[in-house]
Amino acid sequence: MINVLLAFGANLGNREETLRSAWKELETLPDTEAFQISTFYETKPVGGPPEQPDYVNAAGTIRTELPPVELLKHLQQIEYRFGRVRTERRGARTLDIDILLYGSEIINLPELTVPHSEMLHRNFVLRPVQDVAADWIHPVSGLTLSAHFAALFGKSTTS
Ligand code: A4P
Ligand code: MG
Repeated sequence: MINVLLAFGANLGNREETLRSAWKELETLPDTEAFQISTFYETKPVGGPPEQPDYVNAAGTIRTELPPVELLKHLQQIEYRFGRVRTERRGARTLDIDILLYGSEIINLPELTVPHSEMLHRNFVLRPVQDVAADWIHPVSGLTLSAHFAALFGKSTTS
């Protein structure tokens, strides 16, 4: 089994309910265990039009035997099952699931970049990650995700 770190975001519809249901769906994937989900965080949209609704963001750890691209396909099916809609306002979505880390693998495929390229720069990603994977090592930097969170905010996560 590979330990995988996922990021969840929603800013349309019943955001918390969507994230809770998506998490339950993960438990039904083949050869996959949904392990731990973070607290849900309400966050201001970063990028995109300023008038788009606030997000709820979360992070979760799963264990899976699915290869990375197969896992991505399953995650995309879950996104679409929850009626992911793209409106004219770019960025708004009922559900977004990103693969942040897949074990310690580094993957550069047209459809999949792991570690996720933006994860270390985004508060709305790194904050929930602290709940479930603070001591995981980023395979490119060799640093823990709590060290990255501290570096992003210039403060200790223990204070
Ligand atoms: N893809 C490549 N690597 C990955 C990966 N590691 N995990 C490809 C998942 N997908 C990956 O994804 C577009 C393509 O990325 C997929 O087809 C997949 O093959 P998408 O889900 O359609 O769009 P996206 O990744 O969400 O990109 P988009 O729409 O450009 O948005 P961003 O830049 O990722 O950010 N503010 C707050 N507060 N909270 C948020 O969650 N999210 C965004 C979206 C903006 N602002 C936000 C939030
Ligand atoms: Mg995405």
